[in-house]
Amino acid sequence: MNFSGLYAATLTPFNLDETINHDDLASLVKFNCESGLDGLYVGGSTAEAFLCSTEERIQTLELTAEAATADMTLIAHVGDISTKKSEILARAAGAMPYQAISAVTPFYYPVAFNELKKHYSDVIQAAGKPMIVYNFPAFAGMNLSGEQINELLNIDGVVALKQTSANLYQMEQVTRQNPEKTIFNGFDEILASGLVAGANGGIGSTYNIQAQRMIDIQAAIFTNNAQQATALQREANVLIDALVGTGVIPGLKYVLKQKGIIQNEHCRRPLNVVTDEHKATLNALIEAGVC
Ligand code: NAY
Repeated sequence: MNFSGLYAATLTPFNLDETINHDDLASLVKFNCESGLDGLYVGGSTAEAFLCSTEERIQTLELTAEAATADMTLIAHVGDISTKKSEILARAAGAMPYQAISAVTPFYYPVAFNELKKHYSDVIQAAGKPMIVYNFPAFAGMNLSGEQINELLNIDGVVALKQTSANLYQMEQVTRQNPEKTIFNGFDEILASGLVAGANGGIGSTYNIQAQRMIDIQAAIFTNNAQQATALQREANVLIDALVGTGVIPGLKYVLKQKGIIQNEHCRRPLNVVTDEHKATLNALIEAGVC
């Protein structure tokens, strides 16, 4: 199966008491399924996965798979700092209608590269589904070299990489050296540049509120219209700058609530709600039709 394309990294809506809001979750999944995107990346950092218990993460995977339409490609993020917990999540996702799994490199404890490779092999085996490895040096604290990324891509069962890094030289090298693999751009801020460097898709949080713009950026790059792609990426980044200012996850939930897609904008502590000042910034962008 070819996994290339554009995927929304899904959010987990919470009630004020921090329990998962099932209605909001279903509504957001439905909204994303109608957005023209190719699929959903479920249960990643945008879904506040590392603030949730393993049971809650499995429940989120279940609720999303139930609400999604059959035309969407579903990727379950099962990454954790513990192989054992990742395996539990992978086994659960393996039994659900997900086409692939994905896992961020384990963080906090230093992990040797041979341990990392064993981690990915064990998790792949637990799911029995293709794996998208996730390179995110800024948050995961593991700065993989191009050679190490190539080695990970050669593990049995690994079909793709989610490259959340601003290193576009590395993006070009990895895509050139692994033409048979799908390489996703992971920073929405550089979708156009990532695609020019050779990425064949993107996974992002802000796709939840600007799907059409991301689709248009990809179309502009694929039709050699660099000027149009730059203009669209600039529009996207006005919004992303504002979201980075508010906190991306609280900001996205606030916008989705203002647009009536979800009713509750709460996050898991310690993530906070958006301040009045930041609400005013986001309201102005909504009013101007930016999102
Ligand atoms: C995930 O795991 O949920 C993601 O893949 C989300 C991708 C996002 N990266 C992070 C670290 O949240 O969309 C990006 C990001 O929010 C965006 O580029 C703004 O910085």
